[in-house]
Amino acid sequence: MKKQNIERAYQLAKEQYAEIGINTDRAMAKLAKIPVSLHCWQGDDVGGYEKVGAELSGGGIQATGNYPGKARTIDELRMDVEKALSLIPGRHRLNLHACYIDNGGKYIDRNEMQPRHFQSWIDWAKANKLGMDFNPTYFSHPLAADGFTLSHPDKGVRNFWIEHGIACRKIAAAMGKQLDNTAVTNFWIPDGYKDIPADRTSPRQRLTDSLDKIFAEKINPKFNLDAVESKLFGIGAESYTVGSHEFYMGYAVSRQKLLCLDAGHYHPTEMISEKISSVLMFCPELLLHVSRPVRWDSDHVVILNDELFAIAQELVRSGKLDKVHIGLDFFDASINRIAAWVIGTRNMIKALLYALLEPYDALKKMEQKMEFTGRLAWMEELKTLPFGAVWDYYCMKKNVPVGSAWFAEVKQYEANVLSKRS
Ligand code: RNT
Ligand code: ZN
Repeated sequence: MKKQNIERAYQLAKEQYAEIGINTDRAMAKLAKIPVSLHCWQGDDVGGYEKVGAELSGGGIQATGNYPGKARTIDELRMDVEKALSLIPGRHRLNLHACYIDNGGKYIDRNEMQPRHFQSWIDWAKANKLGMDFNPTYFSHPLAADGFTLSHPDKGVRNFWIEHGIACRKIAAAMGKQLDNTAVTNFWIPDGYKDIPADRTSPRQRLTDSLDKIFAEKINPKFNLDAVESKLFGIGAESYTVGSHEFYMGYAVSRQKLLCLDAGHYHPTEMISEKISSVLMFCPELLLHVSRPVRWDSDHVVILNDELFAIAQELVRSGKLDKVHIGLDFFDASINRIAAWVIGTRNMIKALLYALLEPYDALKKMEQKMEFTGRLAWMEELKTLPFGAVWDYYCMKKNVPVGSAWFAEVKQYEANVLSKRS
């Protein structure tokens, strides 16, 4: 697209939005301040670089596909993330899982991980001006092989995983402190039964106790915040999930932790966009795992669909963007992995821009006056305003490719770099 045309289209769009009381420049300035946390695990299909035990997955986490070029080493992963970030407007974050440890070739077990094993990641993040978030890894390990971790009936197994949780909070705090940028540590465990349980209570009592032990130490919230993520089911754990929505909603509210809402972790007709306002009433802050479930928790690449618009609208309308941490959680191994990051992240940002261009106060006023016809009429008309022209201009101003131009860069990178990986 010609620069001149992007500018002309933007000027017209700006006037059109001004007619309904929206300042597009102000919307773009707000947008630039919203970070999205890019999940490292899209780059290598949730493998990690521990080497030992890395082949065990478990917990219903499953990347499918065998598109060539996945990152085989930490250096390759960093290179790929840098490439993706160069095609995404704005400043963002990296969300790292503990199994992406830089152990220098010597296996370090999960309960023995220390901040120094993540120093190279922190240095890299600093050099790239990225914030970081963190996740203990409660899967792909012999002690998670029977499907139970923090709620395991065996005290020794539980203790091992409690130690991992404690270690991870310290690592995240080091990230937050060194980067001068709060890290969010998200706890997700796969624990659950394949078939109908007799005792639904004991595993939940054990999980509560384990979490309380992990969170016993106070950590400066400037450095680290803790989040807990619920789930409905996993492969091999279809009948009962210890950390269900009710469990973690109750846990997060009673302990004043962040709740993590993953878009794929509910019944197919339940939408997380509908849950955000309730959670924000009772939890201090919120973490999102923006994902796209197709028939199940399939973690497809996020597209610009109704639910993504709805999620972004809820965040913007709530007026609590500073209390919401936006993370992505998808992994598709059947397409170019860098394109997957770029498509999903650009879509998240586009949806936020759309929400920032909405005359929310006017809609709210109509609603308060019970003018539902007007509300519907307006919501529909807003959909065809020239939001794409603002998005293109935003990309240009942020020095990233406009429109589909990013794709040519990904193809070039594929030819030059990815295709050489075996
Ligand atoms: C699994 C959860 C969890 C993971 C990541 C890798 O169902 O969504 O968030 O996807 O921790
Ligand atoms: Zn998730």
